[in-house]
Amino acid sequence: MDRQDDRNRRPDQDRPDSPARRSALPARLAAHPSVRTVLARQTDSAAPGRAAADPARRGDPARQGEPPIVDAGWLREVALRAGADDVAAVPLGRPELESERPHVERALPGTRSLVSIVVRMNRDNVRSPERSVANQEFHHSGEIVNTAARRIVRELQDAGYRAVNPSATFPMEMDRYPGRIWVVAHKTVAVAAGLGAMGIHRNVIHPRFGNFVLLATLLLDAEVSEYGAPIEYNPCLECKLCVAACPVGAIERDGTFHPMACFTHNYREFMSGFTDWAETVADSTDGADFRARVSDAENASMWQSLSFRANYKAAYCMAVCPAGEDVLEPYLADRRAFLDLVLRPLQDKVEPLYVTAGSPAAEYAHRRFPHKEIRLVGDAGRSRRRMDPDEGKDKGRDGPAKERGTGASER
Ligand code: B12
Ligand code: SF4
Repeated sequence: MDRQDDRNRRPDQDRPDSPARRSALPARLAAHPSVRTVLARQTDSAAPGRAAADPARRGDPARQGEPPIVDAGWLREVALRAGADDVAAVPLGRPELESERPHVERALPGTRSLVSIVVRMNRDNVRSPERSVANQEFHHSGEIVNTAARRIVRELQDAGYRAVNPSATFPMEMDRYPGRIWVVAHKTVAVAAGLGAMGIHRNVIHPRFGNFVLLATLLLDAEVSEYGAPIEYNPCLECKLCVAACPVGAIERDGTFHPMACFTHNYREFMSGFTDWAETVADSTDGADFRARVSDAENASMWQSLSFRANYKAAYCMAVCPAGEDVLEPYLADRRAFLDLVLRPLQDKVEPLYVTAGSPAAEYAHRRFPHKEIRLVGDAGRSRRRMDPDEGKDKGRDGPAKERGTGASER
């Protein structure tokens, strides 16, 4: 079959058992050139990526209209060629994916399998105390993982399957904010597929690549000939370097994670921090008042995030994590030297820390990082607060508006 024909083929029409072939077509439709071309095609049981038909399915007439099974070896080859560094599939029916099912079904009705892919990041970029270096690495790796996911979907489509690749990072479904804005939880799928386990910091640690990976998930309407299973150990060493690195105490030693502490600081220039910044503009009486609330550097940083891409303030938990076979050696060779090289520069960095007034994060940041500048800001759940009819415009959970302004520094 010609490659161009292959590219333009629609998934259901050319299957030997397709409804179009089974039922007689109205004469006018059957005479249409496109229809004739499609019907004249040979059966495609030898199409790339098709696994040998499952014998149970062959004997079950009710299952004969189902899409063919994707060959796991072919899928892996396609994924690696597309730019992924590892890949594994998992059936949507797995109990640990229950929370994902309704969301996935909405994005691709008829999904049967989820395919998790992993893309490595360059470690020392993520570790750099210079935020522009680390952010560039996140953005670039995000592009690579999204591109890889899209390329795999294209190959699946051309082989006759239905598949979609929800965004690995942003954009997300903002009309649902502050509810669940992500289509599929990539960490949950990666863990179920056996590509890693979540460490104390709740990032997925790949057994080889460590936590220096970004993830994506493909939704697929077919079964895959071989599925992954959760790995039997956790690559996390429980060294607690992530706990020591987080500037706002979002990670506790027992693995309790405080998402709002991370969200408020790390995502200062994302949806919630931006809203707070915009309200500060609205609340300011004049230019001088605004400048007293928000520094020139903060405004320039917001401009940079809006102009290029939203930049993270930290990701230090990920930066310091020594887990993973390809990552571990320097930590094992000299743990103190590793701390001096990787952890200490992030702890020593003089930078603003964004916390809500009176929060445990504010207390932690003040106590552990007195050399950093504590900035009291509106909480990351402010859209939720706005829904409360008892809350006045000027008075939120954190007290009077003045205290909430970005310029109200404790130092
Ligand atoms: C929401 C989200 C966040 C939230 C919540 C993080 C979290 N632990 O869930 C915030 C804003 C804090 C965040 C921060 C970061 N994230 Co993020 N994030 C996501 C997102 C969109 C969904 C995560 C998810 O599935 N959570 C649900 C379950 C699976 O997570 P969980 O840890 O088991 O459970 C926690 C949450 O439910 C949370 N929680 C509870 N209630 C609420 C309420 C709200 C509103 C929120 C947001 C969270 C929350 O607390 C639970 C217990 O810890 C994914 C992209 C995607 N579509 O999957 C990226 C993703 C998880 N993030 C990623 C990254 C890289 C980061 C950061 C390093 C960003 C950065 N560059 O600085 C930090 C790391 C923070 C950390 N230690 O977890 C990567 C992780 C890669 C990896 N190796 O695991 C992902 C997979 C994106 C990607 N494509 O690779 N993230
Ligand atoms: S830094 Fe240490 S404790 Fe934290 S996730 Fe990595 S290995 Fe586990």
